[in-house]
Amino acid sequence: MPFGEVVCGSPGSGKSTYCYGKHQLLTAIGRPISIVNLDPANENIPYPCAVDISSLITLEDVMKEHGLGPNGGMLYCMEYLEANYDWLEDRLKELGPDAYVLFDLPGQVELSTNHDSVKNIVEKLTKNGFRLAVVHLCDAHYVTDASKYISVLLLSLRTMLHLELPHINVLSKVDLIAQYGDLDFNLDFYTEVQDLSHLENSLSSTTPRYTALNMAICSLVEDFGLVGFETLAVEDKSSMLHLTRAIDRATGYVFVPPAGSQAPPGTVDDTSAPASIRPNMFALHSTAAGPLKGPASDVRDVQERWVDAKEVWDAHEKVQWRREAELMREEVARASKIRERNPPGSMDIPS
Ligand SMILES: Nc1nc2c(ncn2[C@@H]2O[C@H](COP(=O)(O)OP(=O)(O)O)[C@@H](O)[C@H]2O)c(=O)[nH]1
Ligand SMILES: [Mg+2]
Repeated sequence: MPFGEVVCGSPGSGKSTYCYGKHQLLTAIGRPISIVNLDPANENIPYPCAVDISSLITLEDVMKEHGLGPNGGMLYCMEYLEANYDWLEDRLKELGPDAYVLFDLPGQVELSTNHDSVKNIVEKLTKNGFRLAVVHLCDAHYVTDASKYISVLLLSLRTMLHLELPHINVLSKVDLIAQYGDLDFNLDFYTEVQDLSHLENSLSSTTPRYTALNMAICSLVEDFGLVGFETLAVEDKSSMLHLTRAIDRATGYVFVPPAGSQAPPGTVDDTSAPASIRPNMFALHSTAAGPLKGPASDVRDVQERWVDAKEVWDAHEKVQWRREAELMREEVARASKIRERNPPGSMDIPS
């Protein structure tokens, strides 16, 4: 059964960068990944693209042919993709039954809040057996302003209600958050979305006329308890791994490690049967049922890394990288010395 992520969020929230980062991470740990670019305006695609909407339709052609602007053109492209769903289905079938697919969506917010095409495409994918989660990226700098934070809460809630899939909201680019000044509260206040009444003070100073309405919105969001956030700094391995665990848990994805890897004996079925019918009790219990453990899994660690002690951690990481580079250089020098001493052929046993 194919699994995947529908990656959405406003323009510039980091969708394509995230897809690229995830491609690098999963490839490094031997997990399958294919990326489908569904953004016809994506010009410089950083990642290797398994399927690209621009081989079906391009925004430029649509704008020229139908005299549309970029926004209207984008909606047309999505409606065209919906009408030609068979094209997408055929390309996805070529990726095989064990594919893990990232769908990189365009940034137009209405596509994931009130326009029907993406919703209908997602529904068809689900009917075809895809197990999907929405990964909704929101630029973390919005939490530095109370009223912008409320907009992000509403946008996230609206996207959850519209797309009706398991849903992970993410505060992206959290590594830049310290640049936007001091936060009124610790990061966990913004990620856990509890006790929003504390926003009243800052709301009454920035938008005094609408404080009561803003507070009513806050209590609505809080009462339903649907919205929460993970955090992401795409270049930080622990951050990416933590988000990956959270998404796996939402979709129910269980990574079956390749045969010979370090799992307790008898827990991995390494026959050649497809992964979807090979149970892997070790991975199932450690990922799906267990608590989310590991570096960056506690938002207080994220706060320390990127807000409270960013400079100290940056300096520490630099030292670590330098040390790793030195070790690598030493290893390369050692290997080349061994080769010099034993040139190819010198160790051959004469027949
Ligand atoms: N510092 C930092 N920059 C990021 C991160 N993610 C994305 N960016 C930058 O944000 C900009 C927009 O990213 P992009 O992936 O094109 O956004 P998209 O429009 O949502 O696809 C690019 O300049 C990225 O390099 C992150 O985690 N940290
Ligand atoms: Mg993009």
